[in-house]
Amino acid sequence: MNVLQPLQHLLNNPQSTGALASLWLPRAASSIAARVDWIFYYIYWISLFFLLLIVGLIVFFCIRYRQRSYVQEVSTVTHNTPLEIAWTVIPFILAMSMFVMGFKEYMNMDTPPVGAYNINVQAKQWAWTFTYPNGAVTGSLHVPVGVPIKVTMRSSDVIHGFYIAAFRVQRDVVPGRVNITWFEATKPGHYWLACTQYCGNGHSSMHAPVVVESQEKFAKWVKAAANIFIDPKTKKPLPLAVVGKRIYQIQGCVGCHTTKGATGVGPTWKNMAGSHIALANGPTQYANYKYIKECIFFPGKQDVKGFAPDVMPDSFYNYFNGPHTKHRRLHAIIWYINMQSKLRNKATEPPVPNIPVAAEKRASFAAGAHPVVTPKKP
Ligand code: HEC
Ligand SMILES: [Cu+2]
Repeated sequence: MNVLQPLQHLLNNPQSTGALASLWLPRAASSIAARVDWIFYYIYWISLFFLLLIVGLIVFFCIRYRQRSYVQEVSTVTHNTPLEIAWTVIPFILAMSMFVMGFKEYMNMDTPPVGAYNINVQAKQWAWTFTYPNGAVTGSLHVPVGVPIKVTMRSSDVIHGFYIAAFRVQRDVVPGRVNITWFEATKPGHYWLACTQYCGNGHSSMHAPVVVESQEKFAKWVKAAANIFIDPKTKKPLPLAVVGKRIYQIQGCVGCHTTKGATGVGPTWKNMAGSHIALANGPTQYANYKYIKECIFFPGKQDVKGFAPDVMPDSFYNYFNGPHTKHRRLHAIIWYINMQSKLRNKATEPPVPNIPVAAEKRASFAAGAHPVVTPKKP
């Protein structure tokens, strides 16, 4: 195998267009790339100039002033004011010019234009998840060409780095913080997003495809991606339990609940439905449909023995109970929970059969309107 293949691929990605890449930078495909490249090469050529000048002088002086004999006349020059001023002031001006240009561009990258299209980015060992304003959740980043995109980034575990070389955009994703950056893609094509902070074993596989497409194509794509009830490949409705598994992953239940029996941050879902749950306070609860539903809607109400209270987020109410969902998401996740349990029965199953459901047809939902519901405490 050609060891340089990944490098060649990065430089000459056949699917991207634009000016030929240089040795240092892949083809540029965003609105800021030209300015970033300019600053990069400004610093690069100045550094190269001084490297050659200094190394050249070192070599020259070594030869010119080498020790010729053991007895030598030595000049008594101690300093040279014009020379010292020159080598202080010129580098100072050059360094400040780098700082000013770099800082200006840094501030520009830090300030998304008003009305930019927001995409939420979740980084996790070792995958990227992208959430669009209409609720679509995907593992590849799609963006429309010519539209400023604001990325709002969060990490579930350690520091990751959000880096799209072709767009010249890089920002760390830090746990406990919300970091933002923005870019505007200028050329349709396929690019790569890579993690640029060493984040553990799977770091080298933590990359995601970036697809830049026309605004019409993107609008179609994001509408289809928001519909978790439809198989994106065959366009056919999926069985509810399969939809439930997608919800389990994209809503992050997977981060705290295992399905294999191991205890995580929360109780495992293996044989949970239909079992008797010991609560920290109060009588044992039978895990039927109603109990599971209550646990999802109002996680603060039950405190399962052995688990910290108030850990499970109470933000799922709106996702599962909004009027736009008609409880289909709730039915899907509870079907999925049922599928993990040998104890499941009529009392634990949702009141709808586990068969494919028709697409979510609500135009309001597809268009991105996501009505907010205030939870009613029972
Ligand atoms: C940040 C961690 C976390 C996430 C994310 C999370 N849960 Fe939980 N969950 C918990 C904890 C902790 C408990 C135990 C509740 C308690 O003691 O208050 C729990 C309890 C439950 C229970 C009751 C289980 C039992 O054995 O009694 C259900 C059902 C449940 N969660 C469903 C979900 C669903 C559905 C999602 C995703 C949409 C989810 N959880 C996401 C932490 C989490
Ligand atoms: Cu990473």
